[in-house]
Amino acid sequence: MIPYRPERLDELEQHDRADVFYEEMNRRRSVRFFSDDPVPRHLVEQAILTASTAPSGAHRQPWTFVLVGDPEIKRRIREAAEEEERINYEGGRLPEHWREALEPLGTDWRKPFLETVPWIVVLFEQRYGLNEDGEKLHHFYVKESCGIAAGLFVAALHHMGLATLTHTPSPMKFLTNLLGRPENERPFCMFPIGYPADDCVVPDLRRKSLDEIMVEVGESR
Ligand code: IYR
Repeated sequence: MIPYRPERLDELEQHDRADVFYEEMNRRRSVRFFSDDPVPRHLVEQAILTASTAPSGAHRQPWTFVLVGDPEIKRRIREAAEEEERINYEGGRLPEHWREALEPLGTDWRKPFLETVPWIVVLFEQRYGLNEDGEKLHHFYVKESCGIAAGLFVAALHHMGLATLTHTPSPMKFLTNLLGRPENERPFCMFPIGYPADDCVVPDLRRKSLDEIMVEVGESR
């Protein structure tokens, strides 16, 4: 154990930071229309490092971030993703209640943004780890850990003025082969990264109010 003594902020400063951070995060939107403007690799690397500060089960850090900037690989990802999504949307694999839920988002099988963006990051969850002797190492709360890392990744990108989409072309298994990942890894989420297109539009969504998402139980002091 080592000492941990983070600075204690005064309360005014805390309120200010709470408001400023919420307002910044509340401006984030998932983007499906990207420009092809280049994004420095270092920015994406810093976002990956930020994501990796996530807490994880027994600190096993059960994640691999696969970075793709190669146009040919992006093309293959798009092709494979569209093949799956075409079955979803046009081959009747999407159940009716999904179709209805997606209607307001205006999504379809076409995923051109997978080729437009300068970078794609695919987050793989590690079902188990491997020690130096190649023996299996148990990983704990893998989904929870990767979910938190994904959240921090999205926040980091937004904070540096970049846009992304938490994209899960379904099923995502094709990414394992296409990206040459080992048997202990499964695709968790894919993040096309770039700047919104000049004519980018997003659905006119409302976020739930605090009343709708929070309940207090018992009596607070
Ligand atoms: N994976 C499909 C469908 C899709 C599903 C949900 I849930 C979304 O929030 C958005 C899309 C696609 O990418 O189009």
